[in-house]
Amino acid sequence: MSAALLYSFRRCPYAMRARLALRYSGVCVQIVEVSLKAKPAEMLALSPKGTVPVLSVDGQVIEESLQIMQWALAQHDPDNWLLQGDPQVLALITENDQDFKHHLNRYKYAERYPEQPMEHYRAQGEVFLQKLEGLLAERDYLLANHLTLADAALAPFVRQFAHVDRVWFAGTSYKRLQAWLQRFLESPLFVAVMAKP
Ligand SMILES: N[C@@H](CCC(=O)N[C@@H](CS)C(=O)NCC(=O)O)C(=O)O
Repeated sequence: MSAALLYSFRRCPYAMRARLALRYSGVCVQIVEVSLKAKPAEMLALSPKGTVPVLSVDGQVIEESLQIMQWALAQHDPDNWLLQGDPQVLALITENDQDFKHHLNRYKYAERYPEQPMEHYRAQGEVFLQKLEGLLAERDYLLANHLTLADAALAPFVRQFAHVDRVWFAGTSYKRLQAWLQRFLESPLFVAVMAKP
């Protein structure tokens, strides 16, 4: 395999999850931190749609974060993040990337959506938090007793939701979710992928 290059933005949740999977898999990848306001011409030449993350490896360009994660796990998945292709993994990620992300954007940037108060968007996002809290009633991680693709793909978005109003999140009844997020934020894997370039 030739050297892999990941165009990334440190605080982007999609880029975070790509970095998580790449680091976990042990693939040697050079990370290029980009400015979203001045994307490098080399990145746009590879991926004109202009979103991060973009992975360039062996002449192949992968420009969707979930596909980058799946590519990384196909190289090496020592702790069974793929859960043998359990369909619940992709179902949960789809719900995150579609509905939850939609509500998260409106909650985070409520001033741009004045049709409804912020609390309305937050309550819509909470439906997903409640679902995750329910999953965690049975185990320490969303779908198994260890971190999986689902945890790594969702956690950066739950983190964003929690950080819109940390006091509010800490005061909710989602105690298992709070513990899950805290464990994730303190994990050596997350700390490593968030190190400042
Ligand atoms: N579906 C894409 C979404 C990636 C995405 O939207 N990334 C944002 C940053 S968090 C981006 O690059 N936006 C383009 C911009 O802000 O110019 C993926 O999963 O990789």
